[in-house]
Amino acid sequence: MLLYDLVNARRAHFSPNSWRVRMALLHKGIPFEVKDVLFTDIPSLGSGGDKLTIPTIGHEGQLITDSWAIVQHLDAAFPDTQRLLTPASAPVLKFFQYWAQTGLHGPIARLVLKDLHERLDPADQAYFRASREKSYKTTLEELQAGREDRLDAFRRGLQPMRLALGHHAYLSGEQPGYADYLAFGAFMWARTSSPFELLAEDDPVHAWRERCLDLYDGAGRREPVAI
Ligand SMILES: N[C@@H](CCC(=O)N[C@@H](CS)C(=O)NCC(=O)O)C(=O)O
Repeated sequence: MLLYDLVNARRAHFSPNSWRVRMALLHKGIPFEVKDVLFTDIPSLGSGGDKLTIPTIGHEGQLITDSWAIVQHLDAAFPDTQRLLTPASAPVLKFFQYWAQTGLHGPIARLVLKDLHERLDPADQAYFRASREKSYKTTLEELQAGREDRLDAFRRGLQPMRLALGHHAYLSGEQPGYADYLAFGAFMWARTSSPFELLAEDDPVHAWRERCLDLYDGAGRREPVAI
């Protein structure tokens, strides 16, 4: 099992979508190796057929791309491990994945993307700036400017997580599950890319993030943080 994962200049794994899969592999106890890649390496991965994104896994001679497809594959290929998606939970988790994309990734990008760019391997910086400025239709500097004024709104947007965490230690209940990994990936993205603190220390979401950082021998906590 090989996980192709993005690294920055400090060799920190920062891809939010990869963190979902990394936590899924750890949750299932599936041994894996990591192949570090840069954005500019991605086009040369695979045989040039389907366009790959990160995360991609290599398993039994097959390359599988897209975090959702990878987790589906892991559940099917390792039936003796704890399932992450069941027929009953998958639609709700898919909804939560869309919420993580819009409610977490969207605002976090506007809080940390310029910092992320500064911490990339120099070989990736020009590509990253050009592609993100094209998609956001503004400069990275403009995108992140005034972030202090947007922090309260971001924190208010976490209220559904906060309320859910009032009932259980994790979003998935008393044990962590894929909902936690979907959200945790976004926080790992920020943590490895920017020193800007997203959460107040007395926020239950902060306590949840701390619990997630400690999972699986502190896999998240061991990753180099942005300085
Ligand atoms: N839906 C995909 C999204 C994957 C994705 O967009 N990955 C980013 C890195 S986090 C990527 O590979 N980007 C390539 C690029 O920007 O050139 C998933 O969840 O795996």
